[in-house]
Amino acid sequence: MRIGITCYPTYGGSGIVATELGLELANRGHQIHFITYANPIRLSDRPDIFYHEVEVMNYPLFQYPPYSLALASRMAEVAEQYSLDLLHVHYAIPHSVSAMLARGMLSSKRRLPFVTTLHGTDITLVGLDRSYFPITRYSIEQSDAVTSISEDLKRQTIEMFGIAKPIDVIHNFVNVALYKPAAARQPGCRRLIHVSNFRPVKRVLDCIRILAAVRREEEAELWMVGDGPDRGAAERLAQELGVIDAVRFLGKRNDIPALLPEAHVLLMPSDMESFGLAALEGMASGVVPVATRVGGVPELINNGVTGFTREAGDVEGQAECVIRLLSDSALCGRMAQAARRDAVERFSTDLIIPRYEGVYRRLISDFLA
Ligand code: GMT
Repeated sequence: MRIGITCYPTYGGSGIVATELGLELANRGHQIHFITYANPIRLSDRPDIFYHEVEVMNYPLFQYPPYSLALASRMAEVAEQYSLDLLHVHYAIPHSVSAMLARGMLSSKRRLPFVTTLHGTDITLVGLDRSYFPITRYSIEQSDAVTSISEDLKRQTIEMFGIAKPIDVIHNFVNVALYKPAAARQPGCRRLIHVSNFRPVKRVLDCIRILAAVRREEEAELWMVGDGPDRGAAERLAQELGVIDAVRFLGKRNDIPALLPEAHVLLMPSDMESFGLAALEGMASGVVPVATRVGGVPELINNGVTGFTREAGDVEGQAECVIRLLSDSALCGRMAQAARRDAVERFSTDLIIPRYEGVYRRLISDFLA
C-alpha cells in the first residue's frame, strides 16, 4: 500500500508511534510518505521512506500562520503525485481536519480515505477546549476509520464527544528486538529513570520528590531524560530537597534504547496517560515501571506483577514501591522478567502492526466496493 503519514514530528509519544509505525510498515514492503513540518525524530536514514516537508508561508497579515491549510495542500499534492491509497494522521488536531480537506480537494480525481489515530491529549486536553471541541468532533466523525491507543481513551472519546463512529482500539507497540534488557547491568546500580517531554501533565516534580523519599531509606540515583517546560522547576526542587547530586538531567536523547536498560525502575507519575509508551519501552527493556493508575495505564501495567501503580500525586506510595524493588533484588528481577515477557507477548510490533494493516485494507476495500 502507498500510505501518507502525518504526525507532530517532535518528542511527544504520538510522533514516536507514528514514526515507528512508518518504519515497520516500510519494512513490510509498503511505500511510506511522511508529510510533516520537520523530519520526524527516530526516522533514521532510510532511502525507501519519503519525507515531504510542509512549508508555512508567513505574511505580516497572518497573526497565526495557517499551518493546517498548508498541510492540507501538501497532503493533496503528495497523494496525487504518488497515487497514495490513504492518509493516516496521528493526533486529531489539526491533522484530521487537514486530511478531511485534502480528501475533499481530490474527490473528483481520486479517492483518498483517511485514518485518524487518537493519542490522548488531542481528546483529553486540547480537544475539550471550547475553541477546538466542535471541529475535533466533526473531523473524527468524518474520518474513514478511527483508532484509539487504549480502551480508556476510546471510552473517554465516546463519553466526551458523543462520537457514534466505530473506534478500533490498537494499543501502542514496541520493537522488542531494539528495546531489550542489557546483557549485564552495572553491578550495584540503583538507578531510576524518567523519560518524558516534561510537560505539567507528566508531574516531573514528583520524580524528584520520589527520589528524595527513596534516598531516606536506600541509595539511588535518577536519570531525567527529555526536556520541556518543567525542567527548570525540577532542577530547583532537586536543589531544595538536597538531591541534586543524585539527579542527572540528560536532555533530549535519541539513544533511549541504550539508556533504559541501565536503570532498574522507571518512574511515570503522570496526571494522565492514555497509554504510557515510555513505560512500555521500559518494560521491554526489563525495567520495572512505577506509575500512576490513570487513563490506559492499567491496560498496560498489571499492578504487583509487571510493575506498580498508585494514585496520581501519591508520592509516598510510589516511593514505597521503589524502595521495595531496590531492597529486594529477587523481586525486582522477577518483575523485570514478567514485564519483558508481557511486552513481548502483548505489545510487540509483530502483533500490533498487522492490526493497522487490517484497518487500511478494510478502508481500501470499502472504498472499492
Ligand atoms: O504525552 C506525551 O508524551 C505526548 C502525547 C502525544 O500525543 O504526543 O502522548 C500521548 O500519546 C502516547 C503515544 O500514543 C501515549 O503513550 C501517551 O500516554 C499519551 N499521553 C497522554 O495521554 C498524556
